[in-house]
Amino acid sequence: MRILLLILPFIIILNSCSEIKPPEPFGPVPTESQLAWHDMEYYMFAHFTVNTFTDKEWGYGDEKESVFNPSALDCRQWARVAKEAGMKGIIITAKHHDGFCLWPSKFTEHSVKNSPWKDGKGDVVKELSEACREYGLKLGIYLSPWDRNSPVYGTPAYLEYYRDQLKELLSGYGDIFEVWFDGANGGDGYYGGAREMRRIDNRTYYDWPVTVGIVRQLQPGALIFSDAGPDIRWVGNESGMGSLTNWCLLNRDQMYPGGDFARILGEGHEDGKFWVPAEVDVSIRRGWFWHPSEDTLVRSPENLMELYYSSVGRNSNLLLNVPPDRMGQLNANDVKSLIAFRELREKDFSVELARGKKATATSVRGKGYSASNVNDGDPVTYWATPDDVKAASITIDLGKETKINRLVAQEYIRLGQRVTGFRVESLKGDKWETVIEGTTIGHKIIRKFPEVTTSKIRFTITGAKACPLISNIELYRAP
Ligand code: FUL
Repeated sequence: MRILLLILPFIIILNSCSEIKPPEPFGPVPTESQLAWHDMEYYMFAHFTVNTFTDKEWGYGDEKESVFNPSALDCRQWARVAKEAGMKGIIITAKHHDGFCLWPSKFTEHSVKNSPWKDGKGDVVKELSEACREYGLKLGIYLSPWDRNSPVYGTPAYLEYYRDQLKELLSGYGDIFEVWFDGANGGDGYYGGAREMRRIDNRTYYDWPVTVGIVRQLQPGALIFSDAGPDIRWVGNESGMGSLTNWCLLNRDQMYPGGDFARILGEGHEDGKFWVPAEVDVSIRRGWFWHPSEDTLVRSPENLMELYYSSVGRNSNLLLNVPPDRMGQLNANDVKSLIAFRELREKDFSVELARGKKATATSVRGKGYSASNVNDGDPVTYWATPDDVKAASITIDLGKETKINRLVAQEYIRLGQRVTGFRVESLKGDKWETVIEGTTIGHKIIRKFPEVTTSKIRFTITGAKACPLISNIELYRAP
């Protein structure tokens, strides 16, 4: 007993020495809301307004309210399809550039309340919010800053109007996960009958910080999208292409919505001061709104699959537009493609080949950070190296010759995005052969490569800004 008492302090000291210090966060890190958003990965955009009935993409703002008259609006159908397609939410164009409001705003006559639909008693945003709740989907809103109907557009009075509308949307429809601020502005419009060109200065006119403050106050959990964030950034194109090098970081203070920043928006800033990940917005058809002539021009499931690889597979979220038609429903061709696209994803990722296989690393931080954390199926555990080790390899022993052609990798982004380069090799005989090389990882990358048959895969971090933290590696053989 006396001996034990004597050595106890040493045991305690020894123990505390062997306690492994967790890695510190490096650079900007995502908020809890951003982390939840990263996990959503794929959700629906629904472009719907007077344009649906006038066959236009950009309404001029002089459309009569009477043109808006869906014959069988069914937001539950949108939600059911979104759910079956594997989407996690729906963002609706509550007001597009034409200024027509899908909800009965108190602040304008240019809305559903003066349309024949439901005798002016309808509210599309309300119906959609209820449908989303029923199907366990999140709701987002698009409120176009450019308003070609408003007589006061271009003056300070418009900002008050815009913010009043935003307040209605943020307080009347439950939780909103994303607020979408579009940077487009073509200048001319109806503007209450003036029918003229109105130029505004994108950098100053909208006075964004005040509007952002309103969102923060009314919906603290909502994320704000625009070309410049603050929370989510546009990817810089509308063709569905995420950038292979894709930092979730952005010096958003140097940018503004509607500016000319396409390349920067794709790649982000490697040394960016803020966490502003990219969202890929793209339409399942040529246009954003429903046009009868495009019913036969819906993207094929295979094409949607390509979009998936170039968006979710490149550390971006996929916001896929599926425009409701004049009935107020998603067209059967779009639905068919969406469901077949889900089936293709299920096929490509049906059997995971790395899970639980023996994983060893050239460097491990210590207990709790072992290589096997990358293929334990647990997103909370991760492989980490000591602070000063910024390049290291993991080898996954598949146990037998295995055919593979897909790789999924994820960083533990809660502590920042770190990896600047990686390489994947397969063992052929006694030689390692490079399968793919890449730059950034972030929340997730999914890479295709020509099928290899191998018993071992080596995943090397060739560079990182701080010790790499890898939470997940998956291997597949897509048919
Ligand atoms: C653009 C708009 O001009 C299009 O009409 C569409 O809403 C797209 C998502 O954003 O800037």
